[in-house]
Amino acid sequence: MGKSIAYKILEKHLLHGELIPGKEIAIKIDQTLTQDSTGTMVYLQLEAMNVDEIKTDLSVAYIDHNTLQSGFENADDHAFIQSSALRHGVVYSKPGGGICHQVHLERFAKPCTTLIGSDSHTPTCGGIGAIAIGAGGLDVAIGMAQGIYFLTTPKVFKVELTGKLSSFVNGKDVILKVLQELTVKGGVGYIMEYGGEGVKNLSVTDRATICNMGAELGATTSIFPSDENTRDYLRRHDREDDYVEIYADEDAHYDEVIHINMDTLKPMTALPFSPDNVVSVQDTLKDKVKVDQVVIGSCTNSSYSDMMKVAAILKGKRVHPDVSLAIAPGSSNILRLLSENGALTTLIASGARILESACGPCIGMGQAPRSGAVSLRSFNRNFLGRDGGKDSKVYLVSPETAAASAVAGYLVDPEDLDLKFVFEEPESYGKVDHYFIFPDETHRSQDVQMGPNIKPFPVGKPAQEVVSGAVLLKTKDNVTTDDIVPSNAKMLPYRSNIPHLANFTFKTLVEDFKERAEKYEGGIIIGGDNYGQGSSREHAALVPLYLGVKAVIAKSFARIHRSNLINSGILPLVFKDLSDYDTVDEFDELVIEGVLNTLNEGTQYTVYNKTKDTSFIAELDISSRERDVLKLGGYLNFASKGDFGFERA
Ligand code: MIC
Ligand code: SF4
Repeated sequence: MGKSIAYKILEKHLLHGELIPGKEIAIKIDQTLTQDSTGTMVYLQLEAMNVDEIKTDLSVAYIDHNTLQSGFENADDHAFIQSSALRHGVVYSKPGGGICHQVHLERFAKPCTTLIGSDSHTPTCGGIGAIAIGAGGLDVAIGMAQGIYFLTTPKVFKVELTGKLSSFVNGKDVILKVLQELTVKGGVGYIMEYGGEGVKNLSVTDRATICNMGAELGATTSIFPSDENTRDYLRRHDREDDYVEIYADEDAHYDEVIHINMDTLKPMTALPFSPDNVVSVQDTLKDKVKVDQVVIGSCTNSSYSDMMKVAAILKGKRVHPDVSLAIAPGSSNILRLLSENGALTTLIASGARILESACGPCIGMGQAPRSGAVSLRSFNRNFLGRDGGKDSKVYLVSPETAAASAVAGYLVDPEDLDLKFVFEEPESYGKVDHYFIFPDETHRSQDVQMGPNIKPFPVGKPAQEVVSGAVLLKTKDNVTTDDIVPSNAKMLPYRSNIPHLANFTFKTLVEDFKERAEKYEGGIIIGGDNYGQGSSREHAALVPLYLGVKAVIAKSFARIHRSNLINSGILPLVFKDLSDYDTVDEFDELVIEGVLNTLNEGTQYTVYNKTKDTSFIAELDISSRERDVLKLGGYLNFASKGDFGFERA
């Protein structure tokens, strides 16, 4: 049986274990990336590990999330990251340089390599044929320090593409279609691998858009072949030497397959408040959805070709008087190109608001819509409250749909416009280097700059024989890390201040989680399916740790959050019988005995509900490394011992 692209690359990087789905492996990490909202924690952890020099081929620290400097906090965090990153030999990308995933794709990502990033959309670089995985900050810190990453071997889900997109249909519509079919849980445990004769009709940027939103499927990552289109992309970015071809074998094994015919694909939209709540734009036309705000950008859809399509739609037109249109090109280089070729003039002349190249509104850093507004966004997440607005509703769409709707004033199908557009790709994209600081010897001895807002982070305690406590919260399915630790312009400046962030824990669900945790001196959380989906922020584990949460018992967990809980020393238990979820209520007293024993050699924990005098079984099926991590109270304690349990070549 032949091999998939994913398994070929994993095999080439395998340091430990066997490629058997469900089993833990360790792989060699070639590159890492961090961004600032998770990055402060990463560099604090790197400092705590006393690492002298990083072990990757390349690591980059991007500043793209917390760029609104309404107080000193964000700028202090940037200064801390800059000083720590450069000292360790990490390239620093200044604010304004662009969104980490877009810039990494343009400048550094290479086919057939491995990349981990402290951001859930790191899989974007799967568009160039890399195994690019989003991970918790501590995993990335250890990736830098040791060049190693542990993951559960995923299965491989093939998405067979046929046909060709018509000119106003975007890679975004492909992935929205996949989300419609598979839902936000459909990719859990899989690498999504794209193949079929339609692949050759997709540019690397469309591929990157598709891989980007594989994160919304819950997938470990997504990947495309590296082919002539990849070579062409690299050549135009003056990096043809980085080209390596990789295809799946003809008879490659796949665990699941779906087909998408791009010939018949129409513009799609994800309705509020979930990326899998997808319908075709045509289906919304009868309702004439009036639009108040349109925002184009984010790591999903801010490429040069996206921007040029938007400019073509806006050329000679006026943004509807009732609409605020904001546009954030993905990188400083794209912004430069748009300025040089006049497209920026077109955007400005239409009445658009031009934002700096950063995440911005995608993470609620500005442009919060007015109360009750409808906001169309070319982004990847539309969870309630993420935009910073009150009762506002975000629809996810392609840049083409967004631009056409900004002119019309309501959600329209760009294919209905009488417009011809041919994208002319520049022979050379050129580059902007001056937002980067490349580390050199002079940085090695520089002091680390720590602003007053940067506080020590909590570290777990070694596991105890008995874990007990009150149920502080019982959630429904698909709770996001945005629910656990909300993110917006007011909250993000405190990503390096866990005590302050703790005040906002679970605010989208209950007002008083912190008070509950204080009253009961910590406790246990009960979750539904896919608990902790969304962002990679390990704050969603560190803040509960700080508040004394010892275990989360859920129907199932999202991949990165589960690792973050283990890394923090919190037990992520799963109901053996899902109906037991119904037997537990908030504030019930739960007692789990024999924890250390079971961590040593079992998978089943008996949870006694003291309040109801009932018991149920919760499971934790983990690798021997993860058992040790939990026994020691977290990955930092484990990794400081420097022993991963196997000899490295
Ligand atoms: C997001 O899109 O939710 C973020 C903000 O980029 C997060 C990282 C974070 O919470 O800082 C992510 O996707 O991992
Ligand atoms: Fe930034 Fe949004 Fe992408 Fe997250 S999803 S990395 S906030 S642009």
